[in-house]
Amino acid sequence: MRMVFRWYGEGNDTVTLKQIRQIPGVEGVVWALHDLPAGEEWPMERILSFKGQVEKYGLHIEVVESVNVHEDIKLGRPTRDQYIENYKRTIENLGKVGVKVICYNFMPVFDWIRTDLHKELEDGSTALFYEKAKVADMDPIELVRNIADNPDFTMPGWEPERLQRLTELFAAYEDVTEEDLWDHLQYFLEQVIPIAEQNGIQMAIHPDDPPWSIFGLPRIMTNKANIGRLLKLVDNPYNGVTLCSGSLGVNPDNNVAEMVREFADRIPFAHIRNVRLYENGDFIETSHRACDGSVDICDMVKAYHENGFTGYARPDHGRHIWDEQCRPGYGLYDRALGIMYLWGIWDSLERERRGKRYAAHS
Ligand code: CS2
Ligand code: MN
Repeated sequence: MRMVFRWYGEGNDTVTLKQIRQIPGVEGVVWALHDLPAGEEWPMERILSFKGQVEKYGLHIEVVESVNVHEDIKLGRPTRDQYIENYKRTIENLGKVGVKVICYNFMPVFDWIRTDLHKELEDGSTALFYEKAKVADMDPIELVRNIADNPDFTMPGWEPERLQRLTELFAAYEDVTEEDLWDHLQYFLEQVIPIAEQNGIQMAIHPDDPPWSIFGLPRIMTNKANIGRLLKLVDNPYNGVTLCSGSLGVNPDNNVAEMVREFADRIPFAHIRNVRLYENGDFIETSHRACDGSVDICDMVKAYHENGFTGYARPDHGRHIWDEQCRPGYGLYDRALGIMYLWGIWDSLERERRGKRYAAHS
């Protein structure tokens, strides 16, 4: 398991590279050029300048999250070809600087959705919360307006410049079924995976968060069967998954440890976090500790360990603790605690494995 930490870049993150390098076992940052709109080629000079900045701290840039997929590709519009070409050029540029994994998602319009970014937990910390009924009842345009009025409440995919296009986007998706979305994903992967392979980069799709349809939009990266289908769309080791336990884990039918056991050789990147589910379908993000939430983090890490996992892992979101002012879900403290919990499990499993091996030799 190679531990990495998401970093949004200088001036765009409250966490510093100096802090990141002091978290035990963290070897690299998970990054992106966040100011570039989806669909543009990432310029080489920007990539090189980011690399130089990070490497000064002894960290690497082998994992990118995300190279976002232009909406025209997801919609299957004729204009998609030019955006796919740009995507391929970006892969080549990233290959040149030693990037090994590109995480991306294929969610129409929005990335992750929550209804409250600062919901208080029993201990006074706050975390990202999803109220099912609120999303079900709400007109997305209305929800987005509320969010746009609140500068603290910007979710990925909800940035002001995109909001203006929202009505138009919803109309465009009206006739797009899940099967259409599968076709569009296949079209994209058939072109992109060979380029990724040539450049030694594994593409790793992120599951939908939450893993069900919202606001009537199709969502397909939702469960084990669909991940299996994705892997077969282009059956190549460079077509992989970012297995996100927090995204998949909010559906009680999803057993993430089981998915690790099934798809281990196609998971170049693990997102690890816990969530607590309520009977009414609401959920809140919690500490990584297994007993604090509904996902069996211990069993899941065991599943990675059993399979000799050598891919990258990062703590996904964390709570906001100790009065930290940070990007929702992306503070330093709780994610660092999460890492230490993961290492605790991992190191004891390693010791047990080695101990057994030594015993066998004696
Ligand atoms: C991430 C996702 O912040 C997060 O929750 O896990 O937003 C993720 O970065 C994207 O979906 C990947 O494309
Ligand atoms: Mn994730």
